[in-house]
Amino acid sequence: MSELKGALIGCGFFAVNQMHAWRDVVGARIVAICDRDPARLKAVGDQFGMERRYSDAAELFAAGGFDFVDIATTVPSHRPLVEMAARHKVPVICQKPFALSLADAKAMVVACRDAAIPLMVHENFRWQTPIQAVRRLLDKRAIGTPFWGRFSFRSGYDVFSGQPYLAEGERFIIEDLGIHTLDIARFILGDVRNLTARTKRVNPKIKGEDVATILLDHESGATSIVDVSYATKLANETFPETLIELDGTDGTIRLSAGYRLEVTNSTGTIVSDASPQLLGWASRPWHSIQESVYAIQQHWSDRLRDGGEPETSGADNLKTFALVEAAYESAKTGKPIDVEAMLR
Ligand code: NAD
Ligand code: 89V
Repeated sequence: MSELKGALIGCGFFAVNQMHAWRDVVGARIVAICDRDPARLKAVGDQFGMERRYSDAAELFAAGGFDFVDIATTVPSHRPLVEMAARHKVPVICQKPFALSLADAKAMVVACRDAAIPLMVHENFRWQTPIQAVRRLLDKRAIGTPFWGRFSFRSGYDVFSGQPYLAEGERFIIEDLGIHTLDIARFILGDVRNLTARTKRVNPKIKGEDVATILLDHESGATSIVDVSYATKLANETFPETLIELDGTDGTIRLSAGYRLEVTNSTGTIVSDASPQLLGWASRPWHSIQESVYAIQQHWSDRLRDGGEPETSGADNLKTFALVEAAYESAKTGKPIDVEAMLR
């Protein structure tokens, strides 16, 4: 099969990482870009030498000449753009958060299923090197059956300078960052039956919550805690690391600051370095995220070529998105939420 051609919509802050990563992906490349902001269209078009530039997604689709579309816009445009891709029968990658609501996300999955096109959510955190290393240890049964976990992201990093819109929404940390942490919890301990959440806003300059603590009951019987904060001022800032603690029937795993991975079982304790690579175009501390962008895009190229289902397909991501909705509902009502019922 010849190289797949892609079009990217949304040339903002994060799309620059996606454009760099597409250059490294084997089997696919970007041939056209689109942004309604002329300054962003020019900046990214010039940086990556793109000739085909569009200010309107409808014009991009009408012109055609590509095998898939990568939607890198912010959430309000996700549903209309995914449905546009479905109408043109163009396979589609959509950035997280998938949608504004679970109802929208379900409708987007149905639109792509009815059009018989693949749909993947760009849920990249599970593709990070340290997270994959933890998954491999569990697959090797290094700690037996895990019965407890903690997935923790606590930081004082200023995300608002790069992404000012994050300060403006009624929802912040669960929708933007916790969504990744909840997806990691599912990736490591499996799907979730029910959940209880508490949230806080500590930073008075933003609208949404910047602290959340979520208790998850997994279908496997394991219990976990997802705790996320952008109001945590540490001596050693760990942005954007997700720290993991897992207790199993035969041992424990600890992924701690600096990508230190420790496994303890009956054979003793092994400590290894699970650091991500610093790709040529990447920069610290974002390199872990940047490497995972390359990994998920390579996965998409491979699945599109072999016809397999992408791991973070739209259908799969409904189960992560439901956790986000359930967490907000639980924080509002103070009650536990039946996640399985939301997905029926
Ligand atoms: P941004 O505002 O910097 O960029 C979005 C761009 O999309 C803007 O240039 C805007 O003009 C353009 N756009 C919006 N609607 C459009 C439309 N209908 N047609 C054409 N162009 C349109 O936002 P960002 O920070 O780059 O975030 C984009 C997405 O990436 C968000 O959903 C965000 O959550 C996600 N993100 C993911 C990660 C990650 O690690 N997975 C990190 C940062 C951001
Ligand atoms: O992944 C994200 O969506 C980013 C960040 C890691 C900064 O929260 O917004």
